[in-house]
Amino acid sequence: MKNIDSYTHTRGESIYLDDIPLIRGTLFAACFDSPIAHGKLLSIDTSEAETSEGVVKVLTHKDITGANQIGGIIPDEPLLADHQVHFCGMPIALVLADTDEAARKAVKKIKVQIDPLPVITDPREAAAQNELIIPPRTFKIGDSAGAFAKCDHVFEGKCDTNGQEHLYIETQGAYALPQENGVIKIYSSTQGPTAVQRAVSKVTGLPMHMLEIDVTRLGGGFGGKEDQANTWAALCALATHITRRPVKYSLSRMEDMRMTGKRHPYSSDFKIGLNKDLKIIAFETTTYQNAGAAADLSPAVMERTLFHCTNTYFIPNVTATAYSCRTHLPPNTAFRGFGGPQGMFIIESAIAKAADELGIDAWTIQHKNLLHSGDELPYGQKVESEAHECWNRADELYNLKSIQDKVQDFNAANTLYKKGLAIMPICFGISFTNTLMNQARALVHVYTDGSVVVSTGAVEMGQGINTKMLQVAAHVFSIDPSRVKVNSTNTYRIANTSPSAASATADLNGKATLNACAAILVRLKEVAAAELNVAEGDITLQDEFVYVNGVKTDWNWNKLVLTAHNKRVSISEHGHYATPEIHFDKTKEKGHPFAYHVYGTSITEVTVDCIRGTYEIDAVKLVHDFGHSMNALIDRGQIEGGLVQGIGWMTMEEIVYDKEGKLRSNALSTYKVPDIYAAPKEIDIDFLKTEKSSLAIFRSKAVGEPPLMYGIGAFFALRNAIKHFNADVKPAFDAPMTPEKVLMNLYGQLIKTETPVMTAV
Ligand code: LUZ
Ligand code: MOS
Repeated sequence: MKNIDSYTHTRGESIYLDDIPLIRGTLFAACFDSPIAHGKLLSIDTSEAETSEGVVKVLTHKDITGANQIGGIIPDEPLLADHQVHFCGMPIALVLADTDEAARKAVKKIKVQIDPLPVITDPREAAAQNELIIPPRTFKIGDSAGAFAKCDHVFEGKCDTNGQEHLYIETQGAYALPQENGVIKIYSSTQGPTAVQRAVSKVTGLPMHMLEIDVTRLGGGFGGKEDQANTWAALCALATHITRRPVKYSLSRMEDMRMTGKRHPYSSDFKIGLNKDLKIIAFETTTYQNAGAAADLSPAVMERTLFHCTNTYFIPNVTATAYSCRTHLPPNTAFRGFGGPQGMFIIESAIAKAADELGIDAWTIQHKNLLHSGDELPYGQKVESEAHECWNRADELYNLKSIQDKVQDFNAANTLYKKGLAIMPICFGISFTNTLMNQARALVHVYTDGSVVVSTGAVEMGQGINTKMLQVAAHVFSIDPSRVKVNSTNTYRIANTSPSAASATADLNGKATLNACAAILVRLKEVAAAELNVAEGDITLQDEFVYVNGVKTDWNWNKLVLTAHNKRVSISEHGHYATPEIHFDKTKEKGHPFAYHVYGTSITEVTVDCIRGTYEIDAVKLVHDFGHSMNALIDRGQIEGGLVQGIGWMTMEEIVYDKEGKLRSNALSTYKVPDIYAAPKEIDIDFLKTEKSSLAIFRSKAVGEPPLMYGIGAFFALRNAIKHFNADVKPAFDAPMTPEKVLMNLYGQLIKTETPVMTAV
């Protein structure tokens, strides 16, 4: 089945926030944000802005009617700066004007006095000064210190991953409309309508039932709108609450890049111990997360880093400690993978380091240590592994030896071009790590004409969730998909939603939809049984007809639902789903936090131009554990998109803050993202059908985040190509591997491994 949005997308008819027709009297908002990363805010002078043409009002923290607080996990983030600024781009004042242009023009007339304070941009420096968001956490299995003594080989090292700009095509924004009796309706480009509702409630002081949040679709989220859509919705709603006028704010690209947080950079130390058979016996890591100026989702992201720091390998002795470090950057936030990719980069770096030192290929070590079913991860969960199935299938299908030979032959025949190869096996845990968030609800109405409408807590952001929800309803009722419509996500229809995140949206909302449809189906069967004078157990619905013991009757779907209604039987249902079996005890750091894991193996081939340092990704061939894919087209799209986004993070996307905490890569002229030319020349995806996990919707495993981590293979493939050119060089584990870094590595000029910092000009 095609994505149900493809028709309106192709015709440019899909409605995004900025396409909503404006109501007369709409005010346009624009932020004045801090030009300084850290300092005492001594004064805000808005007088000139207030008299600027078209300006209706300028709001500061003094105008906030509720609490000046938008922190989700920890209340440490003011909406508008009051006595201090903590990062460049922190909102200080909000201009409301008759037009977008007037608002942005007036912003430039605001003046502030800020007494600068010392700026920290480096997480290790923050940790040294005890600037931590939460106390450090340690995951532990076995006795790593004791185990190292018994290892034949022990290696230590350091690795770094940089941040990543979400670069959703649709920037952040909100549109707030005053309704009767003080109610405010808010259109928001958010992954979390309930998160927006809570934040707006806190800031305005209005109870949640006075706030209706509605989301039709987003032009991309990638985690950037899990928590950070709240700011713009809260600002617009506050302005509507005060002025009783509609207020809209749709950020420009540069505003968005400057003011919002990104993927968390991490800097990590590692130590790995192997026995002579290349089994990894012990692993230790200490990792420093750059959280930025406020907690946002950083504690949860840090937790997922710990969950994934052994990737898909069984290691009996592990000690992993993580620090969430407060710096003066915009608060970093959720980004596809949610700290998992950063954790996986650490163990992959440790394995590559061991391979370097032992003079062998990393995949020899990788293969020997893949998880088996029943193996226990450092956090206590025993896995149902598909790691060997994926690896073996990849080898069988793509013939690893022949790819190795091809690379070797090419490298023997060429001096100025070198090829590199890497394998990236993945294992990603599915569920929100915060157990209570693993619940969802759906509202299903059948109308008397036989048409069906489904509302869930799921937000469509291009990932195809609405198509999957539609498929669930059509499947359970056994009706034509054209009979089902999926409604916008609205807090008056579905309450207390978890954000569309953690790859779990289709599972959670799909199962809630399934439960709602199944409950209606039971009642419809009761009606049919009574009408046909047979037992309920004899009734089935197939292709829009009632069957009795497998024999088709003349009762069709329309007749059945109309009869049910006429007999005063409800043909509506509100379904609830909560993931069974999951639990986690933070005091012990042990439990069973994930419904299941998703596995896969990718093979990445690259070619480096050894004069220029430029490179191409020749091919990524992968075997992915889909379970039973319920929509192969949509799932393929998720794999391709995730893969290329991961390659971007690992190779070309380079976020640069200067020492003063100012974003230097603040536009698409200075921040390079993959385009069609940067995409692999060949992407080969094998759909591995697996059976072990039954908690996925229709056994169709979560597919949103796992493929991003195949991109990590590009870093190690480039590193291997460099080593084929210059055997003396051991490139630092410092992602992204930009062409500049490739060039310097090729000629043995090792560059610093810290997050790149430029001096301000
Ligand atoms: N968001 C969240 C997530 O709040 N908790 C999670 O565990 C998570 N995982 C992945 C992506 N977003
Ligand atoms: Mo996400 S990182 O699943 O919002």
